[in-house]
Amino acid sequence: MIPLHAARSPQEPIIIPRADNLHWWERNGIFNAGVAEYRDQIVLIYRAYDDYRMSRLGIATSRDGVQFKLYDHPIVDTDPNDEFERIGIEDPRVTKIDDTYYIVHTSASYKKIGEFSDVSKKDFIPWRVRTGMHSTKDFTSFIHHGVVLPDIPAKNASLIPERIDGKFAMYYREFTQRGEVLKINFTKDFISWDEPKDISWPTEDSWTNLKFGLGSQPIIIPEGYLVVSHGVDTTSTYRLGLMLFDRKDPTKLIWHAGPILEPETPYEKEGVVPNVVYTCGALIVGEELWIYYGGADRVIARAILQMKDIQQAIHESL
Ligand code: BMA
Repeated sequence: MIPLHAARSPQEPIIIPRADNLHWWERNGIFNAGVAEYRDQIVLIYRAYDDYRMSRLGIATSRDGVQFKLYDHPIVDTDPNDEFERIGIEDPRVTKIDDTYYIVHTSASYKKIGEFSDVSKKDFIPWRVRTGMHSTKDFTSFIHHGVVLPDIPAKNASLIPERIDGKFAMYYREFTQRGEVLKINFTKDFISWDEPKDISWPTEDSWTNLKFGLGSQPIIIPEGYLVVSHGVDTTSTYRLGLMLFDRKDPTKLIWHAGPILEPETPYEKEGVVPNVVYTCGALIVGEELWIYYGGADRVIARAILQMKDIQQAIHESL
């Protein structure tokens, strides 16, 4: 099989945080962006970090996918009165279905006041994550849906870009007693859900031996749903890979590959969190897969794979 290695293009970040006071809300980091095409623009919805590591969502627009226009204010602020969003909104993944762009994200917060916390445990974590959502039709006004997977400690969530038997389908990774498990579930209205299905852990590769999950939003290609994945090893290095799900049965992971990109450049090795390349969005443009990714939780860069190489690798191994 030909090794798949994404090429950095250009060899530097395409968005870096602005240091002035007006942009206090994203001064510490602009990273992990979901991507969409809207009219003749490429739109990035990114995670912005302030000096206190509160996350908000910002927007950047571009005609060529490299030169981005940034705006002065976040599109989604964090609400300290929302018990699920006290630390903010993280890792937006954008999926277009019909005329609506669904932005599925992590809602990050502290535990409820009074909620039991076993501080004697070594792995005690005083915060919690949920999967939340915003939606928009025009990237100007946004509907806040709040937490859409109630009471499920889950992140890395994204929607499949079409309804399946009339239902929305969402991949996510849940913290369970068995560790973190990749799952899929289906809903008509984001209120009542079917029984979730586990997706079997695909690999014992060393680059994914701590964690493995999405990645980009799922993208329809003739072979199935293509996802740029991420993997974490025991040194906490984040790398990118690829996953392919069966379009007839999206609970089936039918192919995976990687790593396709790993931290090598200074902006991937040093930042807010070192040794991280992490993606929330990718786009097929012509013959190429453009992967927008965060470098060290501080900047946004782009890497490219040729679709023919991906498809050849899939056909060789299926
Ligand atoms: C993951 C997510 C990402 C982040 C990565 C590395 O758990 O929170 O937003 O980029 O960790 O810090």
